[in-house]
Amino acid sequence: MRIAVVGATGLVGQKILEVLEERNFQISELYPVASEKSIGKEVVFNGKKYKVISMTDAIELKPQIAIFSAGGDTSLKWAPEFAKAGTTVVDNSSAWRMDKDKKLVVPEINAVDLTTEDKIIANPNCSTIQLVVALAPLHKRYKMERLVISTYQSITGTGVKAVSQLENERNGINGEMAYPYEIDKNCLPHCDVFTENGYTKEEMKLANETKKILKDDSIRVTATAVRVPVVGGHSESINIEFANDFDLDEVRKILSEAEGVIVQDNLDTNEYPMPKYAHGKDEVFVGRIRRDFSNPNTLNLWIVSDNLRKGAATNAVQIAEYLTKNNLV
Ligand code: 11C
Repeated sequence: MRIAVVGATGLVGQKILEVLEERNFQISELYPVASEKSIGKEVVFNGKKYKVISMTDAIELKPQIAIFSAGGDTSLKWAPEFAKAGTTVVDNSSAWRMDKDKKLVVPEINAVDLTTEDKIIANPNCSTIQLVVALAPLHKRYKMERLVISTYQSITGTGVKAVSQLENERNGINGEMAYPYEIDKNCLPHCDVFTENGYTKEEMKLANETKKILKDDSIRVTATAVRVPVVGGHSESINIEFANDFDLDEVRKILSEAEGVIVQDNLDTNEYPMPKYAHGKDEVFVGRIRRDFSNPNTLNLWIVSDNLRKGAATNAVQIAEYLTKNNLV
């Protein structure tokens, strides 16, 4: 495969290269692409140095797949240009996710919907991916009616600038701020920008993307997304009201058999998922599985995953793997 990685010098772009290397993705040519200011810089892949090239040069090289992680505006402008040249784009930004003509893919759930016609494929938001990987099999069995979501999101979701802000604060250095407030020893109920309805974009992504991936607009979803001074992954507290009652042992069995899910739930040994231990892993970890006694047919879960891996790079690479294995590119 000839693969382009667009946004190759960013946090997620670097993670995409790492994941492609680890998973031994069969690459004949690699084209790292980035903005004008990074052209000529070098990235390392499989021990070899590659020079970053421009968008136009990459399009001319006609890669079969381009994995984009360069922000929504770049994607809106350039993904169609790659697609026109015959490249299949897997896009990590929010640009195409809610476009009714584009598929929003989490391979464990809906990669089977992909065809050769899909030239721009959207990778969901990190907090949505880990949520639906765990919830899809439960929805299938008991039918979810309402979700109340509270997230505790890693600063790596904001990018390099946020990582520097936290490091600077911890080292007593006055530097550039990614957030409107200090993040160390703090929590900001503010992920992405505020929208007119009083929710943040991140909160609306959780609601809208979940319904699209699960193909069920009837699920009622409300979310509060919070940024915490953590680097390993996003954590989510989820309250799920089902149409049908459930058996807790069966819930545990469904989750432990779900693809990509690891159950960590032993109160006797204080075993529950934590971002410190999800860091660097590809799975979605689920614990604190318990009935909500305040409401019928309602379950509480705690879900943790590395937002840069399954929440971004790994999911995108898994889509690329699916396309390759099924001769869709
Ligand atoms: C965060 N979820 O942690 C975001 C990062 O829509 O792809 C990714 C933003 C997006 O803030």
